[in-house]
Amino acid sequence: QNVVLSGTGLFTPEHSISNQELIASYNAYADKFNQENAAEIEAGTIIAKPHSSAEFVEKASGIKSRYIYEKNGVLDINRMRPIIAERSDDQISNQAEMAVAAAKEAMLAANKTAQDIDAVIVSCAYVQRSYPAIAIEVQAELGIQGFGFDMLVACSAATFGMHRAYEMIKAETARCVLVINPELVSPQINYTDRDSHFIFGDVATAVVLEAEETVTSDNAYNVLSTKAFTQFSSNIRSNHGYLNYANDTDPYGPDKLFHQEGRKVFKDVCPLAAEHIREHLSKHDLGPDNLRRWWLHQANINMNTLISKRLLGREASLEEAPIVLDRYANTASAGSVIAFHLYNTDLVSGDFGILCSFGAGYSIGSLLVQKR
Ligand code: CO8
Repeated sequence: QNVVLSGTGLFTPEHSISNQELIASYNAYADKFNQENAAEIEAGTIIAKPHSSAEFVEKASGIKSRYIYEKNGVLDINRMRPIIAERSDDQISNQAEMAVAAAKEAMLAANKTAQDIDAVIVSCAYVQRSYPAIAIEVQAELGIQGFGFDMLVACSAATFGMHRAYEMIKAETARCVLVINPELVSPQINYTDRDSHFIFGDVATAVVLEAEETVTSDNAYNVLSTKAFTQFSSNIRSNHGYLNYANDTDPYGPDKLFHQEGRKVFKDVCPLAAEHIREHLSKHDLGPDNLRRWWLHQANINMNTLISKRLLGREASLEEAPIVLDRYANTASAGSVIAFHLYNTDLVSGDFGILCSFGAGYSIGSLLVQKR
């Protein structure tokens, strides 16, 4: 049973925050913090907060701006986190709402109605509640029969979700699967931390994968194979979780939010990702030069440059390895899917491309695809 990626969708929040806005707010926060803690800073018991800089952020990451689900509260130096009102049990959840918007676009692109879909996978870095699954809520909203479940694989949630869909179609447990990535990450960002306040943005992506014989979309890709790799590391970590209630620790402490050893991550993950891609291609007797496009994870522009350099012996052009993180920032697992969604229609029949995610876990996931 051949598996085909036949449609994608993207939900982009209406609000955005530029580096300039974000950094002005952080610097005002840092000044206030330093003023309020002047005596302790003087005594050496508290470390002063240094200023952030837009030049550093753009050079170190490639990020210029990010979309945000709810801007209200983020830039308020007395709050430093979004204000998102709690919804009642009979209202649609925030993540389901984002997911439905992206899913509708993907279904339209794949020429699918709710009746055609057998399963819904919601796969992302966080889910806003433990149960019932966001995927089952999405299923109900869209009127889809069959089954749905949630998956968490941090940065590789989207690719690993597509892997599960691929296997389900291969095993004929489903003929058509919707994989959705509602990455509502802004509530997990420590906007008071200079090293990470600029990294992330909110978005939702969706992909339709289906058995070859049902495909009607004229812009579709055969999925030739998938490859996954994980290796435990605490260099990117969030300790937020259901045990917080029983731990008697600060449930909002900085370790409960996203934190990382950025340099170590960079050094560990780039060679792992490059080797992963090389091995995946070699299974098909292909090399990096055979790829028309690389839809890479969007965490840091310098990581993508280094990975393509290791493989090609030169930097990939923006046409070969498109970058979306200048506008979208790091959107957890959705980055490579955004890149695919925005930059795939120009490929011609027979062209090869790779989707590849890499990050927290560590986790690396790839799909080798060929334009039909
Ligand atoms: N402004 C000015 N200066 C700064 C800033 C800032 N904002 N931040 C750091 N600096 C300074 C540092 O203090 C340091 O100064 P010194 O040399 O005097 O100590 C200097 O700049 C260099 O600092 P770093 O070593 O930290 O800077 P790098 O050049 O390594 O760049 C990066 C930092 C951009 C974070 C880089 O290390 C990086 O991107 N690494 C890879 C990170 C990565 O891929 N992370 C994966 C993220 S996880 C993921 O993708 C999904 C997780 C789940 C989602 C979570 C959502 C919330």
